[in-house]
Amino acid sequence: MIKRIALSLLFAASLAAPALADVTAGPLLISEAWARATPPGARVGGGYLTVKNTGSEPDTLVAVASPVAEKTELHLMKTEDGVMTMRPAAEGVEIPAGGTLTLEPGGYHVMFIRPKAPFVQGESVPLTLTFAKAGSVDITLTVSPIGAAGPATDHSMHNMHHEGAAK
Ligand SMILES: [Cu+2]
Repeated sequence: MIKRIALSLLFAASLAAPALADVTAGPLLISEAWARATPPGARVGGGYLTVKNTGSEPDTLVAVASPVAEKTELHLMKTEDGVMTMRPAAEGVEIPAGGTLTLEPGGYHVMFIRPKAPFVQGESVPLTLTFAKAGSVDITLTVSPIGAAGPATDHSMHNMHHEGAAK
């Protein structure tokens, strides 16, 4: 049992490491890229990440694209009068010079509309980000459990998914 857990952790670590590695696009540093696992038949899925602008000029995240859903959009979620609403951020989102843009549950997020298959915990989702100045960059979102509030840095969370493979 202990051996199996150790193997599972090894598998989880080797799969999670490349996805959680930082990606750069010019002066932009992209990290903490994750998506939430979706139940079967879900109409939408959410993607989240952090962009740090280490440069001296602002840039704008203007578009998101992915082959895993019929449509992929940049959204802003807000609570107005106690009601959660979200709308497409059609003009994009600026990242000030030296600033950080965080896409997270309850705020800006990537919305995968009508995913072609459920997002499964431990797997990854490809995403292309397009910035006004830095251009396009391909990244990978690691799928965290349904209801997760952040990326699954706790590798024990991956055990269930990889147990079969480690036997
Ligand atoms: Cu949305």
